[in-house]
Amino acid sequence: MKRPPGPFRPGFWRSPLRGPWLTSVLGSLLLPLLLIVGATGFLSHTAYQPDLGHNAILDPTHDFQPFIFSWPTSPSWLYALNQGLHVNVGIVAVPLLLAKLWSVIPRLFAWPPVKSPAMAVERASLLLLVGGALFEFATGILNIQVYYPWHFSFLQAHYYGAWVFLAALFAHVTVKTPVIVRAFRERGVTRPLRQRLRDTAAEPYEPDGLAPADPADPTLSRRGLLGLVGAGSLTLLAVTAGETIGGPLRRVALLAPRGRVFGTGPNDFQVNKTARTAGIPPGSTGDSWRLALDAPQPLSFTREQLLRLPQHTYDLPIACVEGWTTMQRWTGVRLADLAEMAGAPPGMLMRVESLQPRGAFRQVTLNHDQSHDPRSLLALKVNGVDLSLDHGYPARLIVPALPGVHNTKWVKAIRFVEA
Ligand SMILES: Nc1nc2c(c(=O)[nH]1)N[C@H]1C(S)=C(S)[C@@H](COP(=O)(O)O)O[C@H]1N2
Ligand SMILES: [Mo]
Repeated sequence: MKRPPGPFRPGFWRSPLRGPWLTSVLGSLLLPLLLIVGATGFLSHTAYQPDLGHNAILDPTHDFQPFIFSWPTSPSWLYALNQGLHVNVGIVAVPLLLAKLWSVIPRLFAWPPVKSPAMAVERASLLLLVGGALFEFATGILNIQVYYPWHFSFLQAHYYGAWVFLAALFAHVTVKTPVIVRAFRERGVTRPLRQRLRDTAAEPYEPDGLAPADPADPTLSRRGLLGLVGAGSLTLLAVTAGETIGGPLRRVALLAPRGRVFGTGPNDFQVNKTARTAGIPPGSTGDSWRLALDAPQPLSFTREQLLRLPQHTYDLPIACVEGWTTMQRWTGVRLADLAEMAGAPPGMLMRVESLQPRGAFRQVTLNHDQSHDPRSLLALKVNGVDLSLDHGYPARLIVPALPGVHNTKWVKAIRFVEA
C-alpha cells in the first residue's frame, strides 16, 4: 500500500517538542486528575443511592453498579466536595488532555494503519481511550451548562462511557508504563524543563515514534509549553471554582451556568428549575395545600400546622451534581419528628414526593441515616423568611450531604415504604 501524502508522511509533523518524554510528562500529570474525576463520578452515583426506589435513572437490578453503600450525612458538605472535585478537576484537566492528544497526533496517521494483530488490538483500545475521553469530557461539560435537556440519555451515557474509558485507560497505563520509565530514565524527569528556547532540541527520531523525523526550529521551550497548559488550567479553574467555593470568585465564575433564575431578598440564590418549568399547577401551592403523611396512621397538615410543630434551623448546602453549591440557613420540621408522629415502624424507608407532575426527580427515597439525621428537615423557611415558590414553597426537603437534585421541592406527601 502506498503511503498517502500529507500527515501520513513522517516529515509532516515537525514540532521539536513532540517525543516520548513530553508525552510521558503530560500523561503522568493527567493520570491523577483522571483518577480523581473517575472516583468522584462513581461516588456521586453512590450518593444518589440508586439501590432505593426510583432514585437514579439506572436500574438497580440490571445495571452494573459495584460501588453502592449507604451514603452518609456527615460532613454536610461531603457531596459539595465530591461534586466540586468532579467538576473543577475535570475542567482543569481539559488543557492537559488537549496537550496530550496534540503530542501523540502523528500516531493517528500511522502508515500502514495496521501492521499486525497486536497493533490492531492496540489501535482499537486507543479508539476507546481517545473516543471515551472526548465523549466523557464533552457530555460532562455540556451537562454542567444545560443539565435538563440531556437528562435521560446523559446519565446512562456518561456512566457507561466512564467504564469504557477507565477500562481503556487501565490498559493504556499498563502498556505505556515501561515507555514512561524509559523516557524518564534516558532524559530525566525534569531535566528537559531546564532547557531554554535556544537549547530546545528534538528527542531522537525513531520510525513510528513520536519525535519528528525532520524537526523545525523551536518556537517554544518545553517548560514554555507546560507553562501555557498550566496557565490555561488555572484560568479555567478561576472562572469555574467560584460556583463551588463561593466568595469573591463567584462573580468571575464566567464558565458556571449563567442566566439561571435567582430570587429576591433572602431567597436570592440559584434556582435550578423554577416552579413554572417544573410544571407545578398554580393552584396547588395555595391555602388548599396539605402535607400528607402516608403511614400506619395517615396524617395531613396545613402549612400553619407544620409551623406550630417544633422548628429547627441549620446551615446546610445545596450541592448540585453540576458542581455549584450554595449554603443557606433553613428552618422547618425534623423528618425524624414526622416519622415518629406517623408511627412509622422501624426499618421503613421514607419516600418524599413532590407536587411536580412529571420528571425523573420528583420523588426521592432516603436511607435511614438521611431520614433520621437531626438536621434533615422538611424546610418551610430559608434565611428567616418563607421559601419562595421557586425554592419549593410550601415545603421542601433539605438533608445534609444529599445530592442537590434529591432535595425535593414542592413536597406534597411523605410515604413510608418497605426497604
Ligand atoms: N420537585 C423538584 N425538586 C427539585 C428539583 C426539581 O426539578 N423538581 N431540582 C433539584 C435540583 S437539580 C437541585 S440542584 C435543587 C436546587 O434547589 P434550588 O433551586 O432551591 O436552589 O433542587 C432540587 N429539587
Ligand atoms: Mo441539581
